[in-house]
Amino acid sequence: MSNKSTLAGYEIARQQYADWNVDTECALQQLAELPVSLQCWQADDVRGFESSGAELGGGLAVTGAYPGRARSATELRHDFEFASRLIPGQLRINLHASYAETGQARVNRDELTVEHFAKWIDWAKSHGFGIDFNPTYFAHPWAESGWTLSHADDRIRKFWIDHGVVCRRIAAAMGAAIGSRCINNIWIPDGSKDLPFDRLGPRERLRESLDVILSEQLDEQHLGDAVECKLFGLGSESYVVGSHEFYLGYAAARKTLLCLDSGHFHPTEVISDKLSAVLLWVPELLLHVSRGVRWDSDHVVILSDEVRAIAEEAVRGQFLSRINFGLDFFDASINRVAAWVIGCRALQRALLIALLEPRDVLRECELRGDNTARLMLMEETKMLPYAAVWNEYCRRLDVPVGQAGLEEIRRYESDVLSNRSE
Ligand code: RNT
Ligand code: ZN
Repeated sequence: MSNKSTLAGYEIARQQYADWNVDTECALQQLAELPVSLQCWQADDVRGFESSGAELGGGLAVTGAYPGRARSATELRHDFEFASRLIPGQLRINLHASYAETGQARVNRDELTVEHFAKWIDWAKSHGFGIDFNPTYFAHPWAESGWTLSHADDRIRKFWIDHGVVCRRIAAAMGAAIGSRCINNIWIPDGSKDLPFDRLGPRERLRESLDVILSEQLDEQHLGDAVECKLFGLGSESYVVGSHEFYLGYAAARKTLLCLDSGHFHPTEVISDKLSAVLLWVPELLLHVSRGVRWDSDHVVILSDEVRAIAEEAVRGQFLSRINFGLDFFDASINRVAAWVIGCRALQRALLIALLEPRDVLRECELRGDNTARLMLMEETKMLPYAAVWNEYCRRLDVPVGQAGLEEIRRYESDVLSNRSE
């Protein structure tokens, strides 16, 4: 698309929105201030760079064998930089502890320090990326049983508690080094394939483990603590220790962030409806925007009704300063870098559409009890020319507009990705 037609399209769109009392410039400014945290694990199928030889496990499964997986941190960083040139706006990289760079040394997970992330920090700083973090409670010999922080064995539980402790320190140090708060998100796979006898014991142990991990006072300016719930996983179909009720209670009581992953609920249950409910009780949310297809399949995010609804709820509730947007999917069946770009741009588009919504008009109809007008105008607003505003946003931020991105991805694939053999 030429600059000229992008600009001409935007000019018309700007006027049409003005007729609805919507200021497109204001929406674009707000969108530019919303960072998205991209999951590092999309580029390498959640393998990380340890060499423990352990299976991924934890109910996580990556499907597909598209060539070009990042085999080292250097390659992953290169892929991320490329993706960032196709995505408008601010980016953060969401790292897992298993992406530590320990050189030749074998460093176990309870011994990790911020030094092992020095390269990530320098790189993020030089590119203006924020960093978020996650302790890794899977892909490790001691996680093979599927139990970690709620393990009945004191020694194993202690090991995973220590991992949680060092990860919080690393996250706080990364946040301080970058000058942007790092969110450390705890997700554990603990649960049981078949009916457990005791549902309470593991939850008591998890509560205690989390309390120990979170007991160290670290600077809130540099570190945010989040806990992520899940309904079920592969191998934990009958019972998940860290369920939604468990973590909602925990986050409300302990004032941590709650992480809602859109793939972690019953397929007919949506997280968009939860935002306004849980934000009355917890200070902040972390979102893992994902796309479950029939189950927590971690498909690439698209501009679906639910992603749009999540963005609408965030904007309508004036929650943008209390919601941290991140993506969580892993698809190895298509170009992995394209997956990042497609997913991130989809979320950003949903946010833009929500920011462009004629809120005042719709709210007034509802307050007047005029449900006819509400429905009719909601339908009319679905046809507003947001695509032209998006294109202009991309043009201004110097990233490809429309199909142009695909050409760049193809070039990167032939120049870089296709040279990577397993
Ligand atoms: C797993 C959780 C978790 C992971 C990442 C790799 O079901 O969604 O967030 O996807 O930590
Ligand atoms: Zn998640």
